[in-house]
Amino acid sequence: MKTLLMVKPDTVSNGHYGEIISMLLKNRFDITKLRMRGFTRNEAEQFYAVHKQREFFPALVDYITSGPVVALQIEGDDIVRQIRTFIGTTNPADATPGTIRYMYGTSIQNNAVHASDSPDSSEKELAIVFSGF
Ligand code: 3AN
Repeated sequence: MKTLLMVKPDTVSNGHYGEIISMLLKNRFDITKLRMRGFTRNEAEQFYAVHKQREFFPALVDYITSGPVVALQIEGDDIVRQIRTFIGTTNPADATPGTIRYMYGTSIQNNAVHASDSPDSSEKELAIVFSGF
């Protein structure tokens, strides 16, 4: 099974993506693809299509297109759930100490990383992020 973990633009520009990749390696996660790239608005709208009707959608698209992201494909048994546990809750204020969002997230929007929430969304998201790679 595969999943996408993606470091968001502000956490790429402040350099914390290196520590996040180190944490993944120390925890023996199997990284099988790695790419730094920007999103076009069209790609961002596709990527976050499930949130299209939410009031925060335009801000979310602005945010995710504000600079390059670092995308990692990670493989393993039950990997979607394992990575979701590893990153912590959507709102960093509620995240368990030691999780990525607890350490590097600063708000519910600027929560350091994205991770796919199901095998279906991981397939769709990996196809968008690694297209042409
Ligand atoms: P997760 O990233 O934990 O799967 P989702 O899918 O509910 O959470 O949200 C996707 C992204 O939308 C979040 N990572 C965050 O950046 C943004 N977001 C979610 N809820 C809010 C909110 N209430 N206000 C602003 N941004 C939000």
